[in-house]
Amino acid sequence: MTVETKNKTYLNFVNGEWVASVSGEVKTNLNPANTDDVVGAIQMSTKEELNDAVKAAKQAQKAWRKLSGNERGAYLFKAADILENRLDEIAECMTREMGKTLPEAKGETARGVAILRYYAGEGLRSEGDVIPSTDPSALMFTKRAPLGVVGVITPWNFPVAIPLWKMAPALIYGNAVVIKPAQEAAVTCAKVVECLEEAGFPKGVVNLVTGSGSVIGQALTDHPDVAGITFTGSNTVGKGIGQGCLARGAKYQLEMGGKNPVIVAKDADLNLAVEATISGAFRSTGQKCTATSRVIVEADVYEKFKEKLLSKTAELIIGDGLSENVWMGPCASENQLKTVLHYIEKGKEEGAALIAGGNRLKGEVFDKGYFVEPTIFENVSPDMTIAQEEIFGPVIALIQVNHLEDAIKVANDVEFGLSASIFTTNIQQMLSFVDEMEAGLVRVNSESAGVELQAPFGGMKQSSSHSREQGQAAKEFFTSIKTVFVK
Ligand code: TAP
Repeated sequence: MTVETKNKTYLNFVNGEWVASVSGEVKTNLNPANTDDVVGAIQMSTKEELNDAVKAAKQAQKAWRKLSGNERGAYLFKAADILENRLDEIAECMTREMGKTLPEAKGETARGVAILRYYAGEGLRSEGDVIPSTDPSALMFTKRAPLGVVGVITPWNFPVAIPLWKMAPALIYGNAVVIKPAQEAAVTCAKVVECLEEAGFPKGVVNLVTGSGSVIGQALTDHPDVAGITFTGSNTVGKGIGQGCLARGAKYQLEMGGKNPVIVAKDADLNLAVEATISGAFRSTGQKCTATSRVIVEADVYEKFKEKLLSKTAELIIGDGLSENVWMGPCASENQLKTVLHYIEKGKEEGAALIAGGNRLKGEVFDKGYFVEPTIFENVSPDMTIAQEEIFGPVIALIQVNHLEDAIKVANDVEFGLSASIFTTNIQQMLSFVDEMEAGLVRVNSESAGVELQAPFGGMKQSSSHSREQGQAAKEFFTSIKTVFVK
């Protein structure tokens, strides 16, 4: 661990060393629940450090790929143990840096540990198939080759899980990585890299360069020695990365936004639907790509569902995520708060009816942070901005429909297709939903948010580059298939 850690200034990790940027510039990250609390500072790096990192990764990958999967897996198992030992500290840092509640941050860090162990085990699993050749005296089979250097560009909303669900598979399949985490949560990510350092990965196999997306993210995307970019973030940035990679023939994987619906059928268990809607929409202050943002309810149960939803929402305790009873923390940044308030205004202007929340929270503990009330609109028509665009905040658009067919039509009538859920007790309706819903993750009688690390994850339509992450699907991105013919 670095001395600078104690001084709350984090350095870049390049070729096995913690180094300051030549820019001499740092960015200070403040706690969004209390901006008097300084979480740490990160390097605002230049292309020079990024080039050094890619050079180190390129060199290191040559020997890394030669290790057996079992040998590479041992590093990941060790990193998992180290992260597990530091779980409380890293989770607390996450809560202070981006605001989610401590139990959520602990859950995410524990998931990081599980991701490392899952991919560590991958080192001993099959990497190809034997395929019968038409030539009876030949052996034909497939094997996997690593890409080389992989660039990892991540958002701030899951600063442990997303970097790990990208880096762990990249590493186990023999790639070296350069990660550029979102500035807003780069201190937490630097701590994850410290765990990898302590696990003893050979120098240059894992590199961290912090700084702005438009400088470091762009340079990583454009670097001729970076064979692939795995990105999670907004659609605008993702599409730019995709174009950059396409132009120079690099592989890319983009996981982007969502506008995730929950459908409540007239035969649903309404208590379950309300609990899951609240959890899906308001946990992490709505800042999950799979968060519920549209709730489409059959007319017969609309009023009853609405009353239950309002009454449960009124009970939510908002505040600093480190406090024990708090259920929902602040927005992750001032910018994020402004975006949410902008969409709330837009909803009002376009004629939706605000029936809960809608304001920045003020007074006492709230004045030093970026708190917004959990917000619910009704009389939302499917073409309104708040029913079409990703808000990434605790805002629900309630939409009433007459029949389930209308519900699915409305649910599909957006450009995104990440996750969707339905509440119903009718098996035929469940199956129609599963069949017709245009989303990469469809869930029945369960909230829209929720991802399991061993299953493929990704979106349809504008939510993704149509690739999948996690589980066995990760192998498709982080390796190339070689077909081998031996006679
Ligand atoms: P973005 O603003 O897109 O940022 C994501 C990352 O890209 C950050 O590290 C950012 O750097 C970097 N970046 C910015 N400009 C870049 C450029 N020109 N070239 C290369 N990299 C660049 O997203 P965000 O606000 O952090 O995250 C929220 C978004 O992520 C939402 O849309 C959400 O839906 C999406 N998200 C999707 C998923 C999945 S799995 N689909 C999961 C979580 C989040 P800096 O910010 O440091 O400048």
